[in-house]
Amino acid sequence: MQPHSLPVPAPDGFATEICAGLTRPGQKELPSKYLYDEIGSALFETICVLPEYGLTRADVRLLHRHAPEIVSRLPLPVTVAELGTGSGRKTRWLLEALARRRPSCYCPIEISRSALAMCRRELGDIEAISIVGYEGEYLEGLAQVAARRRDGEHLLVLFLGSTIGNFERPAAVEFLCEVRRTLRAGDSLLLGTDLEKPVSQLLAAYDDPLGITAAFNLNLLARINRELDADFELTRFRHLARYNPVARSIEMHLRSTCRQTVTLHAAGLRLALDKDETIWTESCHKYAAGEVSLLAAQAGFRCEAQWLDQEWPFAESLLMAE
Ligand code: AVI
Repeated sequence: MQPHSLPVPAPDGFATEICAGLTRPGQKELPSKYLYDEIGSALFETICVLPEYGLTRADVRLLHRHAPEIVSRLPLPVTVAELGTGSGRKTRWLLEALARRRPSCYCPIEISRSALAMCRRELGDIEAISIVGYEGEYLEGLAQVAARRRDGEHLLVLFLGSTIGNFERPAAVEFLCEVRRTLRAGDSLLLGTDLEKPVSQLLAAYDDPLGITAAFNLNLLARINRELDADFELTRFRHLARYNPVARSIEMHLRSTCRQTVTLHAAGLRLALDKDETIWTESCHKYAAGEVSLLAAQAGFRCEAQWLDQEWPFAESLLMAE
C-alpha cells in the first residue's frame, strides 16, 4: 500500500485547540479527535470488545450479513474510500464481496499512520483489491481520492462505526454536505449510525465497570501532560458519562474532584478548576432509524436501503448522491 501524505496540520495546532477549549467562557471543552493518540486508539479497540458496548459488534454483524447485497446495489466500477479505518477489520466483508464481482481499489483515509499500517496488515491479503492509503484529514483525503478517479468510475464512501454521532447535529449535516460536494451523482455513502436505546444501556456502554472508557477519557489529560508539558494530576479527575435528553447524546466529561490549578508549560497556560467543574470531552449522538434519511436528504443524498441490527439498535444506510 502506498500512503499518500496530505499537508500535516501546523505543529502547534494541538496546543492552540487545547488552549482554546480550556479557556472557553462557561463550559471548558477538549476536542474529541484528540482522544485517539496511540494509547487512546488502543483503549478504544478494547472498548469495542466490552460486553456493555455493543455498537461495534452491531456494525460488524450488519456488514458481515449484508455485504453481498450492499455491493449488488452499487454501480460498478467503484473505488471505495473509507473515512477513518480503525483496524480496517470490519471492511473486509465488503471488500471481499466487491472483489468477487470486480477488481477494485480501496483507499483508507486516516489521520493516524499506525492505523493505516494496521489496516494494510488486516486487509492486504484480499485478492483483487489494491490498497492506496491516504494519511490526513477525512475531507482532504476524500478530495484527493475523487481527483484521481478514472472516467466512468464511481466512488463509495464508507463512514462506519457511528463516528457521525460524535458531531453535533448541525455539524453532522454540514459534514455530509461537504462529502456530497466532493461526490458526483451516482456515487454513494454507506453510513453507520448508532440508534436510540434505553438510557441505562447507554450509560453502561459509556461508563463500563472495568473502567476502560474512564481510562480512554483520562488519557486525554495524560496526553496533554506528555505533549504540552502539563501537570494534570489524573487522580484528581473522574470520568463522567451523562445522558443529555435534549441533544439525545451521551456526553463524556472529566470532573475535577477539588479546586485546583493546572499548568500547561509548553502552551504558556495556567488553568483554574473549581471542585466539580467539568471538562467536556466528547458527545455521542443517537439517532432514530428514520432520521437518517432526513439527514441524508438535507445533504443531497437519497436513502437507497437501510439495514438494522436487532440485538443492538444500529443502522447501516446506503445513501446515493443525487
Ligand atoms: C468513535 N465513536 C463512534 C465512539 C462512540 O461511541 O461515540 C467513541 C467512544 N467514546 C466512548 N466510547 C466510545
